Amino acid sequence: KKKTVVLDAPAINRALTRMAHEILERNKGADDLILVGIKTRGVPLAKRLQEKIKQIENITVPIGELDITLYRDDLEKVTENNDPEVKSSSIDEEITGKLVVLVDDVLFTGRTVRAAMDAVIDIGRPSQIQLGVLIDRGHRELPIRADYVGKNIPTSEKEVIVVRLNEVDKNDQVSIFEK
Ligand code: 3GP
Ligand code: 5GP
Ligand code: MG
Repeated sequence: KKKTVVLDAPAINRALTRMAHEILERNKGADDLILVGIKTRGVPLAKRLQEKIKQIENITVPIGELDITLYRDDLEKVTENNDPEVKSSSIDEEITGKLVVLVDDVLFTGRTVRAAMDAVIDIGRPSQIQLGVLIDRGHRELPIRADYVGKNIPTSEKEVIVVRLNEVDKNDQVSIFEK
């Protein structure tokens, strides 16, 4: 099993800084913004973006989180019949009329994001939903794309991306593994 590091800690930090600037540029500031992290690693990523937006704009954007169940027991299997399910959500803010930015670590088929959008729309009527991901590894099965991407990593079906974040894994690193 070969491993290649694609982002080290400084590279992850720079990518998130750029994404924070892109969010602010596209939306002309942080008004009406809510960041919603998809568990597990989307949550610390949303918090880091919140911190960067605070540093740039001096506004603390509210944060929410969604827990979407792992639907692939076998991570090596690309196709599954079951769609991801929303286990729980914690979004305290009123989201109607707000701009929701979903945040996840890896975008793959798009099915997790689809479930996340359903969950958000069940709670209220946001003016817009956007998507930010640290890694886009391709292989979409739905018409979904990310608005903010840390890094595009075109993968083969035999490769898997491993995202390690300080808050969860005690170090920051994105690597690509050959299965
Ligand atoms: P996350 O909860 O931080 O997103 O899905 C459980 C974990 O397994 C995920 O962490 C994810 O990083 C990791 N993982 C690695 N490869 C895959 C994959 O192909 N599919 C899914 N669903 N998770 C994967
Ligand atoms: P999708 O629903 O788009 O197929 O997959 C997205 C979710 O599955 C993300 O939350 C992500 O954590 C996880 N995932 C899918 N593929 C990978 C991968 O190669 N590496 C990691 N780390 N997570 C993945
Ligand atoms: Mg994830």
